[in-house]
Formats: sequence, C-alpha cells, structure tokens
Amino acid sequence: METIVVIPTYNEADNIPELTRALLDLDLDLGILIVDDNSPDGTGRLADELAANEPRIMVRHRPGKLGLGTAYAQGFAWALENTNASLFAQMDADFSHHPSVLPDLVAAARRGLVAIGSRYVPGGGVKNWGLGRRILSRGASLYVGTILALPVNDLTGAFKCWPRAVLERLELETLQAGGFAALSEMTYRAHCMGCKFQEVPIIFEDRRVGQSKLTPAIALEAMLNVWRLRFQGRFKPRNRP
Ligand SMILES: Nc1nc2c(ncn2[C@@H]2O[C@H](COP(=O)(O)OP(=O)(O)OP(=O)(O)O)[C@@H](O)[C@H]2O)c(=O)[nH]1
Ligand SMILES: [Mg+2]
Repeated sequence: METIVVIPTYNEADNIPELTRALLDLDLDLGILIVDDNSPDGTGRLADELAANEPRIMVRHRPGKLGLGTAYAQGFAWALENTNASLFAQMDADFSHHPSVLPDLVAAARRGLVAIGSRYVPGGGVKNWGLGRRILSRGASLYVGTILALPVNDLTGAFKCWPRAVLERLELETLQAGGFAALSEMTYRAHCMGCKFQEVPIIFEDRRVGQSKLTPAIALEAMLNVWRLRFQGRFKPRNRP
C-alpha cells in the first residue's frame, strides 16, 4: 500500500462504514487505520467487522477517550512500524473532510511536501458555519501562525498527508499536546525541520451526524500549548536560536 489513512474515532458508528467505503473506492493504493477509543456507541466493534471483511482496513483499540492528538500520533507510529507505506494521511471520521480531496493531498506528498487541507487559501472555505465559529476558527489559525511564524494559513485542521521521511523525524512520542493542539504542533515541528508545505483548498463541512467533542478545556489547551512551543519546545525554527 502506498498510503495509510489514519482516522481517529469516538462515537462515529454512523459515519465509519460509509467513509471507509468512499475511501476504498478512490483510485488510490491505500489502507485505512482506525484508532478507536472504546467508543460507547460500538464504533470499535463495527470497525472490527469492517476489517474482518476487508484486508485494507486495520483497527487499533485504546481503552478510553485519550484525545484525538494522541490517537493520530499513535496511529502514525503504529503504521510507520507495521506497514511499508511511503505516505501517511490523516482525516476526521465525520465527513468534514471530503474523501474526494485525498488524491490531491497524496499527489503533493508524493513530491515530498507536507500536504495540508486548507480552508484559508483561494478555493477553500467552510459550509454551514455561523459567523461566531468562522471568526473563532480563522482567529485560531492567525493566532497560532503569528506566534509561531508559520507559513501555513490553516493550522487547526486535521486533513493532511505526510511523506514517511518527514513523519519518521517528527518524534511523535514526544508531542506535548494530547488534544487537537497536537495538529498544529506537528506542523510546527515540520517547519522547524525545514519541510515545505502545500496547502490544498478544502471546503470544510459541518459533521453530518453525531456529536462534537470539542470542549472548552481542549480549546484552552490549544491556546496555551502555542506558547509552550514558542518558548520551551524541543524543536526550534532554523532561523531562531
Ligand atoms: N480516538 C479518538 N478519536 C477522537 C477523540 N476525540 C475526537 N475524536 C475523533 O476525531 C475526529 C475529530 O473530532 P470532532 O469531534 O469531529 O471534532 P471537531 O471536528 O472539532 O468538531 P465537530 O465536527 O463540530 O464535532 C473525529 O473523527 C472524532 O471521532 C478521542 O479522544 N479519541
Ligand atoms: Mg468534526
């Protein structure tokens, strides 16, 4: 398999069968790794059933809700170790990230770039969001991007594709954030390593079904983590001592 797509799930039973089908129908040589945190709605069991009938689907189970950041990081670590894929993609399970964009992300990663699905480049955007949520999301990316001086417009998204060589050097086991702040932390580390990015426009749609897990505590962790990265992280930008 050329690409492994890592998908963290917590109560996504209504989405995961359709999403895995849509991904497997793409014209890509891919495998899917579902990282489920013992979802009360039985997503983990459902994923096992899907995997039993489809060798391209793999499942990792964790004992409880441990955060989407660590789910991605541990999923990637497992996939690096246990597959010989050359590209590693990540996406949410709730159809906010449309599978049809994945080939564009894969194409950019094939060229050695870190491919980032972006709402904030021409052609990108959000659908069904009120003004408050738009401002919050755009503001969060500006906040992170300004403090960390990152050349990326969308820093809070999770629709990306990484070349193996980059992911292997990210030291995933030492990420400071466990929640969704880990998403921008990974981008920051890649930037510190001198990686180049390509932002691929995406239209982000609100989840089709199921409940949001973004809590104020997770948002606060994200805001504070930026400052930790800026002043005490292991990774430093090349042009800053
Ligand atoms: N394994 C695991 N997956 C999680 C956890 N928290 C969220 N997820 C998954 O991570 C993805 C993103 O979470 P969402 O709840 O959609 O977060 P969001 O996109 O910010 O919020 P909404 O789309 O508005 O609900 C989804 O696939 C979730 O099922 C977690 O603690 N563990
Ligand atoms: Mg979502």
